[in-house]
Amino acid sequence: MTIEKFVESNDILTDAWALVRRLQRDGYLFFRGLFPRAEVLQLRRSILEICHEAGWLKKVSSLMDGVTDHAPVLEGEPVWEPVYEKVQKLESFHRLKLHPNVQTLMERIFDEPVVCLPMTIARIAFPMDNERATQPHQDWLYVQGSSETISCWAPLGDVPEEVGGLMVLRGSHKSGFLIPRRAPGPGGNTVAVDPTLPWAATDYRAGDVLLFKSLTIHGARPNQTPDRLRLSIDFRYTGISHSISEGWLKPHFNWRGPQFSWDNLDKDWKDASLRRYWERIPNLKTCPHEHRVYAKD
Ligand SMILES: O=C(O)CCC(=O)C(=O)O
Repeated sequence: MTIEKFVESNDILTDAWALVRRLQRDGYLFFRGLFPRAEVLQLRRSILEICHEAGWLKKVSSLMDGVTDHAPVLEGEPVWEPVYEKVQKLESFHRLKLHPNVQTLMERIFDEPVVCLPMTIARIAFPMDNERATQPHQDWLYVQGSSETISCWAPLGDVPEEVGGLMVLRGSHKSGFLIPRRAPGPGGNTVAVDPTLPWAATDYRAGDVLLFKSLTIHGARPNQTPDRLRLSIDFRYTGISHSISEGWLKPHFNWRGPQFSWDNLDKDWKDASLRRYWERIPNLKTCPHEHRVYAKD
């Protein structure tokens, strides 16, 4: 499979019309260094400290390298759950997605105030076979609400090709919503990929941000290293005039129990403005979350 390099959009960062046109043309926008690198690396450090406590890191290695000699742990497995609870409790994890650099960019694209969906996801991808990496899918199946919602993916650290960052199928959003089928890997669904469309990706650096439409097909490249963890964060934005699914007002994995409730996760946060910020947004539009959009999802 050939993968083209992302078009970088830093040169049009302040040009709303160019941003919207390119997003509509390609289904994605990619920016180098949109987040301050030091802030991203600090969050990486915090998550790796949690991985270290869990015994997932190799003992004689430098923490920030994220070297593992542990058997792959998959999202949702019992041993993953207490680690993920600690990650979800990190105030810095929930702060990053609200950074003014991304917030301003989103307001420019939507041409109105925006809401960052409260549910925020961290990925800790172990080296493993292609089958268990995130398979090609469209986010709308999970995110629902407005189909104009924009997903963002940011590496927490440098993620060269072999560590397995996200790739997008350029132009795939124009096909509309595709019926999913069950698949292994995070999310558990995939869609048929149009072989005439090109995949695009890059060697990511800490601070980079990838944005894509809710209908853009994307998936993860496999982590082909012998021993490196791939850390990343994914989060979503929509314009204030658009609807958000009620399900996305809750924390990720809330369906597992009260350990993944805001009452448990945000109780020690120092910055009160981060806590339940969406409850203070006047006229927030929400819609019910359909738990089974398709029979097989
Ligand atoms: O990082 C990953 O492996 C999956 C992320 C993803 O698919 C998403 O952001 O929707």
